[in-house]
Amino acid sequence: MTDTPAIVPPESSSAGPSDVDRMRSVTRRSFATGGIAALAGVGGWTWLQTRPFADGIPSPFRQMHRFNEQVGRALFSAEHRAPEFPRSRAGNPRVNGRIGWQKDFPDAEGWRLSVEIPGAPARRFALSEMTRLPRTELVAEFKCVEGWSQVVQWSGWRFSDFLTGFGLLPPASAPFALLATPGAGYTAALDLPSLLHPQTLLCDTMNGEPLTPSHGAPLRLVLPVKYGIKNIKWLSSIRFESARSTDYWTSRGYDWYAGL
Ligand SMILES: Nc1nc2c(c(=O)[nH]1)N[C@H]1C(S)=C(S)[C@@H](COP(=O)(O)O)O[C@H]1N2
Ligand SMILES: [Mo]
Repeated sequence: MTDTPAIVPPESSSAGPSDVDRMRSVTRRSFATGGIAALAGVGGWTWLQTRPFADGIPSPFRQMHRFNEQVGRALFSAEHRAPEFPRSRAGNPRVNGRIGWQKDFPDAEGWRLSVEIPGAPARRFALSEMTRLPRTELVAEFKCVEGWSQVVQWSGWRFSDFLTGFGLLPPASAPFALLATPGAGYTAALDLPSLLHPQTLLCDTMNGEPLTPSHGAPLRLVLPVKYGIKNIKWLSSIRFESARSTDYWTSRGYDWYAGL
């Protein structure tokens, strides 16, 4: 993705597929550049697209700024769902990538997921605390940049439920996150709309069985709107930040967005 600034006129209210596509590219570009303001109706929602890094928020929307930025973007990206499949189509993906794995990993009981938000004390969650969130499952195609894919059934918790359920929505000034294994041997950088996407899950099972260590136990990220490289195994920390970080694969020349 190139980081050229975009100048796009405000859209009127009707949102056909082309408007949706256009807004999607505006969303991507404005995340990359600091962007522009546009007003759009998407699927009946009137949503103010403000500049993520600007202070000058129109006053009627000031109160709703977080809501519009985060929930609005998530609802918007929800229109771009990855296809889902019947459970019968699911099979086992190959084990692909052990980067960041360490033989002295804590067990599931000792595992902690830490969350850092600028300006707030870091928080740590035990996996047992996740059971307070509603479980959900997903059968979707898992795609590796190497060219193979596999339909897999995953279950766990929606990432958006994790953030909202534990009061972890970052401020609008921190719309990116860097996710890491213990010791950060492997990292995946993501934008907040992708994390809030309804098909983005924190998973502890695969095809109805507890996740195995080689597939990322005790906890991995699954997001079928991105290639496998962003589906980080052995997830132990999430750090929200104001600008996008490089991650394991982008520092080796892969596309930051890695979207499907
Ligand atoms: N920690 C970690 N996560 C990772 C990787 C890795 O090497 N280390 N490889 C990625 C890649 S390239 C793919 S395709 C998938 C593979 O997941 P699987 O082994 O469960 O099939 O994990 C992703 N997540
Ligand atoms: Mo991959």
